[in-house]
Amino acid sequence: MKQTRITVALAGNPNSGKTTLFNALTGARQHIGNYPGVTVEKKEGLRFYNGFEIKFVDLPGTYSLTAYSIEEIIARDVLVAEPPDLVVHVVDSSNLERNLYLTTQLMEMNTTLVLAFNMIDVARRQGHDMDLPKLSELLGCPIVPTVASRKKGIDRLLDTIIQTARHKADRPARPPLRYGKEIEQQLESIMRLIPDGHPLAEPYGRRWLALKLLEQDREILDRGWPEPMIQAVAQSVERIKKHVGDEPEIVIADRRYGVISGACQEAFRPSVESRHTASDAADAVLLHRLLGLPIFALLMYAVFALTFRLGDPLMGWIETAFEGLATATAGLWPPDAESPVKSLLVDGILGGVGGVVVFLPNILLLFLAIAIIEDSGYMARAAFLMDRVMHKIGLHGKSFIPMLIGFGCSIPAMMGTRILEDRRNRLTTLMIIPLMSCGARLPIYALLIPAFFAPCWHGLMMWLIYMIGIGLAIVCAWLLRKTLLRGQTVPFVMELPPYRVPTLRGVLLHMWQRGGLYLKKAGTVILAISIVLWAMTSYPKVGDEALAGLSEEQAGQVALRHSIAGRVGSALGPVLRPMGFDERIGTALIGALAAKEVFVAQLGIVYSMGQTDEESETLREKLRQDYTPLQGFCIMLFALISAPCIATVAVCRRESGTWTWALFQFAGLTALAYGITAVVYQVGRLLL
Ligand code: BGO
Repeated sequence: MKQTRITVALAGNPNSGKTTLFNALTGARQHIGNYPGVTVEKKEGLRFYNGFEIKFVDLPGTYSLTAYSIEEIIARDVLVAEPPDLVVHVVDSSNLERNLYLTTQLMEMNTTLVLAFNMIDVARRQGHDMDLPKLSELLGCPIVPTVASRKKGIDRLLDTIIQTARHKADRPARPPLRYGKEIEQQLESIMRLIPDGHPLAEPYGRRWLALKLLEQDREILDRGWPEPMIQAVAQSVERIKKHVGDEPEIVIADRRYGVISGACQEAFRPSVESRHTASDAADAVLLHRLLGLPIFALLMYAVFALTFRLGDPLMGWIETAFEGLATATAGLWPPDAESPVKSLLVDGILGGVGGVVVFLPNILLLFLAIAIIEDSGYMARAAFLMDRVMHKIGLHGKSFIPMLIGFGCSIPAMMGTRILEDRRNRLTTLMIIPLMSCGARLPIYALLIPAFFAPCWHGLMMWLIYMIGIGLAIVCAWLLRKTLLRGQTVPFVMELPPYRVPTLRGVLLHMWQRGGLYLKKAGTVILAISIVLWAMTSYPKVGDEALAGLSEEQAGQVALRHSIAGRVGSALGPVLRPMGFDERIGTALIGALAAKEVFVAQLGIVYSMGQTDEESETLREKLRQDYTPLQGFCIMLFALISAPCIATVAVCRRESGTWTWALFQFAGLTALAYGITAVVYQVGRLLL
């Protein structure tokens, strides 16, 4: 019977135009979901063409098919578990050699391939001269030129897909890529050791399995091989290292590039000008060995300064709006009325949620700046610049991007770790992000530093706190990479995309998507926590007779001590004492657990100040009377290091995929904060 259904997987590097081509091929017939258990998008679409029903599965965009990223593992698992009839590899023809790397890996998996040479318009404009029939012959698969953004070449691609799928069985077997004598010998010996009928040999093929074992592919190595096999692979790896002087992985990658380079030598002539494009000129300055990092530091400073300078007036408006809303809500009751509903609405919900929504302008501005940096192509350069520094602590250059976002807020920063390909790298970055002092801790420093230190020390103290956070993050990352998350540092295989002028629509969309998530995730969690905190500080109530004759301030203190929060604070007192904290600080810290900025508000409640503004001199005066500068410093230290807010724990759980890491982070940071603060306090007491 004639086959009328064809399944096609679309593979390609990020930025190759794969999404645009997928849309051009499938139009509105698309289904978007997630790959099971991960946050990677799964897109499928249907196209009816010349009596054929063609199902397109859009694989995640990847540069290769190693096991460095979840996207790469998914892409190759799909190719193995649900083998498509053929794979269309979308190639950015203006960046041929880099893109063809993935082609070599698709060949290794023995897939039936069609190459869509997309962006052929750009390649031609740049003056590249390509002999496509020759290249097609050399690579052993059909090549169709396309301009996905203008829907050019789509019908020819569909015709080629149908032709190739129909004649798949007649296709002569493609000779495997050869990796040189040394590697081939070791491949042979590993292949011989793979037992007949091994469950992996069937779907993957022996040669591919042996290749991955030799490349030390973690995902394949961890599949429960018998010990002698692991030892044999280790010996082969050592032999190659001894003979060739490099890791097999590097030798194999070199060979793949060798194949590409050989094919390109014969069928591709890049234009002379292309070696000196505007992008290169910009890179000569922005990636300069000496100037690169200072330019980057200056740019980041400008982003932070602008974010806060432009954001502050907007914050003021939101604050005023919430105050107005609170006054209007309170006005629904007679002025002296004691109503739990009024208190819940005004102090609990509007106070709590308002405290978080107020940061929205800063967050949106920061995201706007990040979207512009990302869409223009500079973000990849920043990662490239930082790679050398980050490698020293076992991290990837790209880890620096989420860490940077962490100074604004840990939630988007944690979501930003999705750009990291290696899971160990991603988890390490996820774990240390809370040590980047986020914006929510600022009110605590802004309250305490002027309370305990002379004006000439203010800047230095702030700097010291931020530096302690960064220093601890570096130490923790290094330790994690040496212990729980041990593994090779991933080589930098990221392409530097061409610079582009970002579109207004694109950056606004990026900003809004991330800002909306912040509002939705943090907002809902904070709303719930605000209500709980309000209840904890308001109940159980004290009888009127117990408050008779007391001033308003004294009555507030008694009511608070009687409340759940007050009691928990008192119970925590002895535990907190080694750090120099008393039960009042303990009570305020319960709030900080929900969201760091709540600490200031809680401290205000503890002192019954009626107002909780960090500018409040009266509150600072009270603090100065009750605590020493050492205690003030210890509170900041604890706030800096201790477990992130509850919303961050939830996001960490989602991004790491398990509660184990979220709870490890929570417990680990709390313990670290406790240990360091207690040592600093005790040593400080002896010295001062
Ligand atoms: C922007 N030719 C040309 N010239 N451009 C193409 C072609 C083509 O054949 N195909 C796609 N593009 P994605 P991935 C953009 O987003 O499909 C363009 O990652 C911009 N963005 O329109 O997203 C396409 O799915 C700012 O362009 O790639 C898109 O593989 C200014 O290539 C880009 C101008 O396509 C990537 C364009 C901020």
